[in-house]
Amino acid sequence: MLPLSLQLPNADIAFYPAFLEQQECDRLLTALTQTIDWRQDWITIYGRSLPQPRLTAWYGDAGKSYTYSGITMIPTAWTPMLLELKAGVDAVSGVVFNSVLLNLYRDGNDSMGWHSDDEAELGHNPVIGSLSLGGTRRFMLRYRSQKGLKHQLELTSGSLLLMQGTTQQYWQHHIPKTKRPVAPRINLTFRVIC
Ligand SMILES: O=C(O)CCC(=O)C(=O)O
Ligand SMILES: [Mn+2]
Repeated sequence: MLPLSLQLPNADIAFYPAFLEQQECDRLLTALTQTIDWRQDWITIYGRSLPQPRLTAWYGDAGKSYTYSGITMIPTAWTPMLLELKAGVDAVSGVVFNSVLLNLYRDGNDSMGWHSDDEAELGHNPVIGSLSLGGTRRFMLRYRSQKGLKHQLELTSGSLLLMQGTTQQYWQHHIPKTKRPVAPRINLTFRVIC
């Protein structure tokens, strides 16, 4: 499977538009929506406590906890379905992932703010394998020290985005809200917690 390689400075990003077949995506979206232990976390912004604009879940090897935005997530044990997806993403990336953050964007009002996946427990130059299922959402990238330098791509159902090398050091990414009607979307970001 040959990826599209994004030509961006100080980044190593590969995009596989058709990593999974559509029929498989529909099956996975339904099953994951129903079986994943989705939670609503709260975040504090300017002293106000607000619900995170999406549902999340953290699965992985025992002991691989993850802390971001002041939230510590203790891993739920892998399910057969998540292990099957992990095997596919491991094979393409050449990485053995040990955890996955799942995000459920219920509609266009759900989103993720600008950030880099650069928490200490991800180690130096982390590899992130990001699989998308369901409604297409826009993925925006901007250069950290020159915010006018931007790139965007549409994360379609069944696509896999691999970010590695110095990508997280130099770039931020986000999923903006949209007023367009959009189907629910699940994103799985496979990670290695050191
Ligand atoms: O939903 C996406 O495609 C992005 C998710 C993401 O950036 C993250 O989980 O860190
Ligand atoms: Mn991220």
